[in-house]
Order: sequence, then C-alpha cells, then structure tokens
Amino acid sequence: MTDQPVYKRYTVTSALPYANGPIHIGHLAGVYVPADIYVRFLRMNGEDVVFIGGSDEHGVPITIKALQQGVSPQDIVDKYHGIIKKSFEDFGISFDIYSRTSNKVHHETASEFFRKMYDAGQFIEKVSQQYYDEATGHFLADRYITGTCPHCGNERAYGDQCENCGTSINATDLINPKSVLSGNPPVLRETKHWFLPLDQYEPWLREWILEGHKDDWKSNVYGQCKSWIDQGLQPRAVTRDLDWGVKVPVEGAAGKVLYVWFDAPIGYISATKELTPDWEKYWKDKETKLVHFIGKDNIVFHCIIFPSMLKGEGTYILPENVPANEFLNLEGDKISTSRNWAVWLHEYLEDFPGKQDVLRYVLTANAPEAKDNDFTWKDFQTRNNSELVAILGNFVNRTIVLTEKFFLGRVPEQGALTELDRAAFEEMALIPGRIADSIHHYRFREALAEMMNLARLGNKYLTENEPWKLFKSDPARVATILNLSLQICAQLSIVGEPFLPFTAAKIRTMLNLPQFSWADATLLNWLRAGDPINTPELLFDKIEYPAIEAQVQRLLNTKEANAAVQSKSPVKPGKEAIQYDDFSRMDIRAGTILEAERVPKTDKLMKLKIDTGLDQRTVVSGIAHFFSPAEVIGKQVCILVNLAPRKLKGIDSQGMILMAENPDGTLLFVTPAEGTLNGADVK
Ligand code: B3M
Ligand code: ZN
Repeated sequence: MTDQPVYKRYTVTSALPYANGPIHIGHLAGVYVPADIYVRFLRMNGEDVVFIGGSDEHGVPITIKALQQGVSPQDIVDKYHGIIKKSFEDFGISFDIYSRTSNKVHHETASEFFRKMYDAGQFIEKVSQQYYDEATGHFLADRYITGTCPHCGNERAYGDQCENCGTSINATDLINPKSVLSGNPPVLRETKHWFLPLDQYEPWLREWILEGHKDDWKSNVYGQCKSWIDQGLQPRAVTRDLDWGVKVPVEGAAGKVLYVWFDAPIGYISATKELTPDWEKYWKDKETKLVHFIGKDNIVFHCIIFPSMLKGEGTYILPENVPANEFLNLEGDKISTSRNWAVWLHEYLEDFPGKQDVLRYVLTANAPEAKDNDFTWKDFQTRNNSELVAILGNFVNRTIVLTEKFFLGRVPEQGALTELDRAAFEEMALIPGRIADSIHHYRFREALAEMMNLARLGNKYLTENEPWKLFKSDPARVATILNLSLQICAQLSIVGEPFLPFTAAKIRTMLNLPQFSWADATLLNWLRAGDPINTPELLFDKIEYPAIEAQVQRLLNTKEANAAVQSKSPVKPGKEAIQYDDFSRMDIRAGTILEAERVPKTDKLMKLKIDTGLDQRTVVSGIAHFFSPAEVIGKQVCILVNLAPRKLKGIDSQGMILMAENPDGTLLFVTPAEGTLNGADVK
C-alpha cells in the first residue's frame, strides 16, 4: 500500500446531470459507477463520507427542451428528475442524497454565495454586446446560439461550449452564429452582466494546479487545465438574460439569472446542507478531502471556474482531486441524447431485470479512464458469459454446490495445509491491498481486474485440487479444499462489494456472513467449521443471443431513423464541372495505416504512417476528433499520394487520406472493399 494522506472525512460529488433527459451508459461509465465504487470502498474503510448527487435543473438545456416539447421548464425538470432519481436508486448508486437545483435551499445558497462575492467587489460589472434574436425578442444565452467552433471547426458548437473539443467559449467568438429560436443570424445588443475575473486567478491557478497537482491529477485532467491556463484566462460572465434560474440577487438585475455553471456546482453545497445540519465540516474543514467525479467535458468548470469561485468566496476548501473520465462511445459512434444514440439506464433496468451488476462490471472493465472507449453489446455479452458466469459465478456456485453435496451445507473442517493451500492464502492476503491501492489512485479498471483475479485464483484452486474426485478416498482433504474455497467466496463478498454490490450481498446471504469492513478483508478465515450455509443461488446467468440481438436491432432502427432525418438535412451544394484530365492527374492508392499518434498540442491532427504499396510514408490528417489512434491502426484507406508535401505542425505530410463528411460534420473513412491490395490504383 502506498501512503495516503490522512483525512478526517470525504466529500465526494458526482456531476449533476441536466434534468433534460434520462441517464445513459456514458454518464454511468464516466461518472456514477466510478464514484459509487470509490464511495462504497471508503465507507467500508469506516470513513466519514458524504456522496452527493442531484439534478441540474437550470440553464438553457432545460428551457430548450421545454420549448421543443411545448411545456414549461418546470414540467421538464419534474419529469426527468423523477426518471433519473429512480433509475439511480434501482441501479444501486448509493448517494447519501440526490437533490435538485430547483429547490429552495439551493436558490438561497447560490444567491448568498453570489451576494457575498458581489459585496466583496469580486465581480466586474460590465455592459457588453450580446447576441439577440430580433424575431423573438430574446437575448441568446449559451445554447440558444450555435455556430462553428473557432478552435476545432465543429459546426454545432454552443454559445458557451464546444462539446467536440471541450473548449469553453464566448458566444461572440463563434463563427456563423445562428439563433436556435428562429434560426436567424443574431444581432448584437447591449446588456449588463457580472463577470468573474478569471485572469486575476491565473497566477494562483498556476500554482495550485500546475505546480501543486502535477503528480496526483490524472494526466488528461492536468493536461486540459494546463492548456487553458497557458492560453490565458479571460473574465467570464456569470449572469444571463434569462428567466429560468436563480435570480441575480442585486439591484438592477431584473430579468437576469445566475449562469447555470455558476449555480450548478454550488448545488453540491446546497445538497449537503439539505442532507445534514452539520454540513459545514464537509465543505470548510481543511481535513476534508473533496473529490469531484465528472466527465471530461466538465473539466474546465470543476478545475478552474468553480475553484476560483470557492477561492473568491474565501471560506471553502478546494477539490483535492477531479478524476474526470474520457467518453464512452456506443457501437463505434458518439453517444448522443438528441440522436437517441444511447443505452438508457431506465430501459436497461427493464430489459435486464436483476442485472445491475453486469452493467456495472462491463462499464468498469471497459471504463474510459485514459482514453475514449467503446461499448458494444457483443462485448457486454462476452464479458457476462465468459467472465462473470464462467469465472466468478462458476467458482462460487461450484464451491457452494459441492459443500451442500459433501458436507450437507455446513462449512467443513480445515485440516493440515498443503503447499497449494498456503500459496492460495498468501495470494489472498495480498489482494485487498492491491485493490485499495488502485482505488486510491482512481484506477478502477485495475482494481476490478484484481478482484477478478481472486475469482480466477479460486477457480484454479478448485481445478488443480479436484475435490470431486477425492471424496471417497480422502474426505478430510476435500474438507480442507472446500473450507479454503469457501473462504475465497467470503473474501469475494468483501472485496467485491464496491464493484458488484448486489452480487456481494447474494454471496453474503449464501454464506450467512455479515457485511465486513475493508480491514477484515485480510482476515482469511471468515467462516468457521460447522457454520451453516444456505442453498446455492446462481449469481449470473448466460445472456443468450436473442437478448443482445434485440438491443442491436433497436440501435439499427435508431440509425435508420436518424439517416432518414439526415437525408432531409442539407447536403453541400455540388461543385462546378471539371474535365477528365483534372481528375486523372490525381494519383489515389489503397494503403494501410500502420502507425498512428495524436499530434501533441493540437485538437484534431493525427500523424499516420501508411503503407501505400509504393512506400511507407507519413501523412498528417485532421481526424483526431473522430477517431483514436488505436482504432485507425490497421484500417485500409484511400490516399492521394501525389499531393505536394506540406508541413503541418512541423511534420512533413506526404499525401492526404480520403474521408467522407456527413452534413453534420462527422468524418468517415472511405475504405476499399475487401481484397483490395495496398498500392491499388483508385480511379
Ligand atoms: N449539468 C453538465 C452535464 O450534465 C452539467 C454538470 C453540472 S455539475 C455541477 O454534463
Ligand atoms: Zn471545438
């Protein structure tokens, strides 16, 4: 175990999902499953911890949804808050409180927070030009404006943030801005707002993050912070001309509310207040460790803006860590609420009743901790059938069935230990420490793999000792083998609890064991000879093809529906006619990508090494938004090989890859049909 600083208590927050849609697997993998593992682990260690969640009910995402559905924002948040809260409960996310930002405590807390900073002169009051929709008579805050991102070229960036490259932007920096309300280009109008002077916090942020958290924050989080700080921070408006939200609590601010990203993180504090009158120690005592679990699109808000607010207000602690995850894709495509490209939690719970742990397992085993990852139903099935059923379930089941059969459901006597037994116990003694170490470092995949290693150890132990063959000749040896196997089951029920709480509870029931603390995970003898155990119950069952097929079919239907919508959306107009000669001067070949890496300090460039059949060459391509290096290696592509070499970011790029671009800006490879050889002439 590595040394962990000692804290008196923990405040663990998980991003407050917008109450404008249900929860999907992307949310779960990125935020709630890792947070829940962490919190369950802390509780087992006897730590004083509060686990905070809640719905983010303000902001333009809510009012836009209301507009689309022709109902009030309150209707929207009531509906989705209910769905979200229930699905979290059913799924076993063990919040101490799941609150909402439309409630009174939150409005009061956020108002007071703003007011305190306002009174201390910490905002800049400024009249500035903001986009305004003349057709509807509204100022266009945040997502009421869309346009092209000045950083990455994404044509669907919002007025406050580009979800493609994660950059937080000012609406006036968007290229080709358009009002979401009328579809018209907006005009600029003067309006007064309050700005948080982030530029003034820059030296402090440098010291606190860039120097102070260089080694303990994940590299993806640290890297994003560094690039924002290095780009230079600008004052940011923390108020908006909207009528849905927390009213700005000062004179002369009629028709204005707090920016949703100002009030939402304060929601963590309000929820804690609602949970306990003793809330202050969770937010103001330096011996409390504050940890924010979020997705990567929320990094700037949790690492730069909210900490600056906390610092400015002056009485709060700062986050010790912000273990943000990357994104989870679904069947090779970005998860998207608006395109209905998602696996919705409430639907999963209906389609796979009692299988919460299967999804928790798959999402943890494949968590996007260091890079974007892909969820596929095939992988879900495989992990269930060949890992949960074949390894964990099989081991526990065999052990309990054999104990029933040979020892009438009582824990048999542990006799003299063999070399194999001792080796097994030695290994068992090490596992809890390894898991703990991984969890302390927010490496949940690694921690889960260690837990599964324990089940593997059990399986191997049973297989090597073959107790079923020995009972006639050596019942005492069988007793020892099963005693030890049962101890492994007991240990699984302890170290499995943070990851697979439903399964751990089932094992405890079968073994008549209480819920142990983490410290007890190294006891090694939890069961005593003669203790009764209960009838075996299968932990997992096989997921057959039809169940998966139905899910895949649902996604195919979605794809079709989206394509139908898409085919109605504008395709770029055709270009002017050219002669055959113009075309034939292009030398296009089939080639295979051999190596790929992102070009550092750019959002969209990837450096590729390609076998063109003629040679192996380097091409720099603007595909990094849509693909990870790992997924393009081995792909066959079409490449324009006689394009004059160009230098991109200091790298000589010799050629260009052909890509198809959908009207929505997504890029897809133009891949030659199977059987095409590298070097084949494309014409
Ligand atoms: N609601 C954004 C999101 O759902 C936002 C998080 C707030 S955390 C304070 O991604
Ligand atoms: Zn962008």
